[in-house]
Amino acid sequence: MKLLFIRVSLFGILLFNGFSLKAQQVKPDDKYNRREEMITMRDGIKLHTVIFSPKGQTEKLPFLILRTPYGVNEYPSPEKQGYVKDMADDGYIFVFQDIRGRYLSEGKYAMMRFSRDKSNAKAIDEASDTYDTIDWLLKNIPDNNGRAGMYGISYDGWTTIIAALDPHPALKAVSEQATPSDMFMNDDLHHNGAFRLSYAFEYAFMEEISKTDSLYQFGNYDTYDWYLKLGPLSNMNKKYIHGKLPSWNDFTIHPNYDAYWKKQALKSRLDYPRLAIQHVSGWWDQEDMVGPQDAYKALEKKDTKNQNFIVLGPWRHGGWAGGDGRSLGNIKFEEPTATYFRKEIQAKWFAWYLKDKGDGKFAEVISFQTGSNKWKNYSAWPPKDVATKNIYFHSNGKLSFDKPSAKEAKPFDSYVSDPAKPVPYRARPIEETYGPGSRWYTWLTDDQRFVDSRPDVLTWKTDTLTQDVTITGDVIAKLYAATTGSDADWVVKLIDVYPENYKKEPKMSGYQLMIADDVFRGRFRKSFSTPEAITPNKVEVYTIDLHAADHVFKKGHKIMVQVQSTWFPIIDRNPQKYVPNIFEAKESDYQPATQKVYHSAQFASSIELPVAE
Ligand code: PG9
Repeated sequence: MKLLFIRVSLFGILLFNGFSLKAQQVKPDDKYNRREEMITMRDGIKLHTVIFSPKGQTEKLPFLILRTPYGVNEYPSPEKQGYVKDMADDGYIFVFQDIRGRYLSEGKYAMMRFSRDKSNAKAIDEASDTYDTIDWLLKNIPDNNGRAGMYGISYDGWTTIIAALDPHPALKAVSEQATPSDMFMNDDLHHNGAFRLSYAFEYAFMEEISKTDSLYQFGNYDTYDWYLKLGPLSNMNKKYIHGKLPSWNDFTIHPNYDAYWKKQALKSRLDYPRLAIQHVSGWWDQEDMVGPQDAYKALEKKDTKNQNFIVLGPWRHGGWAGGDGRSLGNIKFEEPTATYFRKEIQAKWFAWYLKDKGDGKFAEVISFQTGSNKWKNYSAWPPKDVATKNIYFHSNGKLSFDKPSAKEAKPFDSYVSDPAKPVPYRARPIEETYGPGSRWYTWLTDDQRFVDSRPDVLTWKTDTLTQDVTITGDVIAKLYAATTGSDADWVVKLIDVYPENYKKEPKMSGYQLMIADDVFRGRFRKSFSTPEAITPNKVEVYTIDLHAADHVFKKGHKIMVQVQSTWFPIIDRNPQKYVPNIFEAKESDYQPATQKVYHSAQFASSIELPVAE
C-alpha cells in the first residue's frame, strides 16, 4: 500500500490510470505475460526486473526500459498504466527495474551515484547497470528486435540520461523527463546555493532510512511549525536523525559548490548526444524544471547529427504522465496537453526510433506557450529572434520599461526580514511534501496574493497592459540591494496579474500567477565555490537566473514583481549574519536585517525579459 501511495505521491498523479489497489494485482486477462528476473550485473549483484511481453506476440519488438528507485513490483500490466498506454497499444516489451540497493534489488544504494572509474572492469554505475541489463535482455527475452529505448521522470529521467551518455549499442532512443542536472544550482536540493530544506530532508529520509520508501513522521500537520521549532540546522542530526542519512551528512559537509556537487552534476558528464534524446520539462515543475533545459543546451552544442530535442509544457513535476493536462491547480490551458504529449510526442518518438513507424519528423523545440495556450515549434531554445528588454522597478510600487531617472521620488524600498517569522512559500498549512493531502504538487501556480500584503514582501507592478507582452526565453533579475546583515537571501518572482474583473472566470479576478521565480543566496554573489560575507549597508548587484518561460501577458493583465528574503521551509533560513557553514550556525546567529532594494538612476533594479515581437 505504502509503495503505491508513495509512487502516486511522488508525481502527484495516478500513473496507473483508474486503479484501485486491489486492481494492481496482475490479472489473468492482462494482455501481457509477466516475468520477474534477478539479472546479474558485472560485479555479481542481482537487480530485480519485471518484464512484460505481449501475449500472442507475432512480430519482433523493441524493449522500453524504466529504471527507478521507487519500486516496480506492483506495476500493473502496461496497457493499464496511463503513462505508457499509448505505447502499449503500439506493441513493446516493457521492462521495469529496481535500481541497485532499492526495493527487491541487491547491492548498495547511492543517491545519484557518481560515474564509475572505467579503468576498473568491475566498477559499476547506473550506466553500466543499464548496459548489463540490456545485454541480458537481448540474449534472454525471445522475439526482440535488437533495439531498446529508455524513459522516465525525475530520478528515472536521470537514470535514463546517464544510460544515454554511456550506452549499450542497442539503446537507440531515450526520453529523459525532468532529470535533475545540478543539485547545487537548480533542481531538488538547492537553488543558487540556497538549501531546499524541506525537500532535501524529506526526500533523503524517504530514500535512505530503509530500502523502501517511508515518510518521516512529523507529528505536525503544518510542517512550517516543525521546521521553525527545529531551529539551527545542526539540530537535525543532534535531535532527530542522528547521522543515519548519508545524503544529509553530505549536505552538511558540502555547503559550497565544491568537487562533490560538480562531480555529481550532469554538466561534468554531458559531452555529445550518442543517440536520439528527447528532453521534457514542465513550466511549473516544483522539483526539476531546469534539469532537462540544461541538459538540452549542453548537448545541443555538439549535436552534429541532429539527435537532441526538447519538449516544454504547462506541467508540474511529471504532470505529462497522467490525466489530460487541461489544467494545473487553478490555471486552465483549454487543451489536453498531457494526453497530447503521450500520444503525439512520446509515442511517436519511440515508434520512429525503435520501430521505424511514422515520418521521423520532430520539431527541435516543442513548447506549449502559456497565456496564449498554444503549442509552438521553435528551431532553437531559447529562440534567437527575441529582444532583451528590461522592465524596471520604480518608486510607489511601479514597474515599467522606462529606466529610472534622476528624478525618481525614492531611491529604494525596504523591509525587515526576520528569520524568526519567515514568509511561507505556500499558504499554510504546509503539509508534508509527499504526505496525505499535500498541495506541494501545484504550489508554483498558487495565487501570490497570500503574501502580497506582508510587510516583508515588496511589490512592483505595471499599469494595465494595453497590448500583449510575449516572453520566450531566459528571464534574469538584476537586483541592486543592500542589507544591514552580512548575508541575505533574495527571492524574486515575476508574476502575471489577471484583470481585476475577469469575466471569463470571475474567481480568477486579480489572480497573481508566478511565471518565473527563484532564490539567490547572497554569499555566493561572486562565486558559488568561495562564499563571501556581504558588507553591511553596501549596495551590491545580484544577478538571479529566474529561468525560462514561454508566456503571453495578455492585454488587460499587469506584470508584477515581488521580492522577499525568506521562502520557508522549502528554503532554509539564512541567519543573515555570515557564518562559514550555515549547517553549523548557532541559534544566536539568526538575526533580523533591514533589506533595501534600489530603483534609482544609478542602481536600477530590473528584470531582463526576452520579448518576442
Ligand atoms: N525529484 C525527485 C528526485 C530526483 C533525483 C534526486 C532526488 C530527488 C524525483 O521525483 O525522483
